[in-house]
Amino acid sequence: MPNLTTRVAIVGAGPAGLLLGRSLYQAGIDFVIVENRDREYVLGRIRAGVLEQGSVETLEQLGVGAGVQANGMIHDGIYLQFASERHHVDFSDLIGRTVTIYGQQAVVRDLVDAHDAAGTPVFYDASDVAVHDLTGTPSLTFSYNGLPYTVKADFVVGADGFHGICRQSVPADELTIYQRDYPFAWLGILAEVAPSTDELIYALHDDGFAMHSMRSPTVSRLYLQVDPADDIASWSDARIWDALHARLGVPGWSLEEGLITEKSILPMRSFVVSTLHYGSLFLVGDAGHIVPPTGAKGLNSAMSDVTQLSAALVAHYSGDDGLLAGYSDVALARQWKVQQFSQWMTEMLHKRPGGDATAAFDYRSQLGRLDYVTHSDEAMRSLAQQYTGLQLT
Ligand code: RFL
Ligand code: PHB
Repeated sequence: MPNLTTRVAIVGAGPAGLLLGRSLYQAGIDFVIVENRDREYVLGRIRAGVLEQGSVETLEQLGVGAGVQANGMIHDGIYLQFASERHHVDFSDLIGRTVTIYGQQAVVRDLVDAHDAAGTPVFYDASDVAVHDLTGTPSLTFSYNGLPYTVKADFVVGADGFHGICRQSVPADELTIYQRDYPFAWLGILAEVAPSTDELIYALHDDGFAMHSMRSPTVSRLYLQVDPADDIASWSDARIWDALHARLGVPGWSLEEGLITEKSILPMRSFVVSTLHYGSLFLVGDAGHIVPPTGAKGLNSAMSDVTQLSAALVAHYSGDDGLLAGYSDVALARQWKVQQFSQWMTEMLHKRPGGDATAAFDYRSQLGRLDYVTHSDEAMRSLAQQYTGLQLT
């Protein structure tokens, strides 16, 4: 039975796990990454698209910034649309910061390539992954190519996403979960067509939310608010385009259609655990917190956690445990600010279902909020600061 010893055992090869591995590699700290999906699945997953300036800098500092430098699309702002009018929020003018459109899929590919080139140990397609003895001498066990493996480590990092096993290995009485669900979901498509807009459009319409994003000069990414109980089979391509035309349309502008190459319905949830640290276990990214995607924060939060945890591990191996002891508190303080922003954006831009008086009131109040935000420099500056990324602490 193969037995390995390392310093940091990372569970999950999503963006958080791969990035932490890259950062530890650069710092000369031994690690292994264990992932229960195969490599093609990891490379094929289509998710987030917006990188904060700090996230781009992180990729550059870790020597994996060439892709985002060559193909990332720098955006100066976003459009907020309501009452059939489109308003530009210019982050660059307001606060001198920007965001970069570069798909999570591309970030993951760049990181996988970097791990391949360095020959670092990433075990894809592992099964029966389990963590043990988190308050003693931690270890990780799994099967790989039919063989049982044991990895002994100083630390285990749970980078295994919302459905992973690491958070679930913490005793229930050591962890409080804070969460809220929303009465809507996003239907997302990828389409082979040049974006019909220069910057992202977030629209509130009588029929609900819609959004126009992009992945490249020839690929568009679009979203529609749908009922969480909807079946994707009931959304034909024609129905999707009709809804997008209706919700995104403004006079004098038209949406170009193209071949839909991917479509799926994503649930929306806000979720935070009370601690990201238990014994030798640290949680990063979606393993510890989830946001609804309206603020474009999921991937960026994962990257921020990793930056911080990596610095803390480096300090630990230089004899200073202060950062490691403070990791959970500092990361969660930032995360709660990100949570309130994501909730604020979500509640401002989605139409609550139901035709009752409360829903009708809320909708008009949301229109009032959008009118205020798009006509107040102070409000737009606040949005710009949060969208482009709060600085650490
Ligand atoms: P990930 O990306 O979920 O990666 C976790 C990895 O762990 C693996 N894993 C395990 N490995 C070993 N053993 C186990 N027992 C394991 N269990 C799980 C998984 O296979 C996976 O490879 O988490 P990470 O790295 O923390 O990254 C977080 C981001 O992926 C996430 O925040 C965002 O993508 C959220 N999100 C979106 N955010 C946006 O800002 N905009 C979006 O458009 C957007 N779309 C999405 C999303 C999240 C989605 N999920 C999770 C439902 C679309 C989807 C479908
Ligand atoms: C995306 O491009 O997938 C995207 C962009 C902005 C969001 C969410 C998703 O808020």
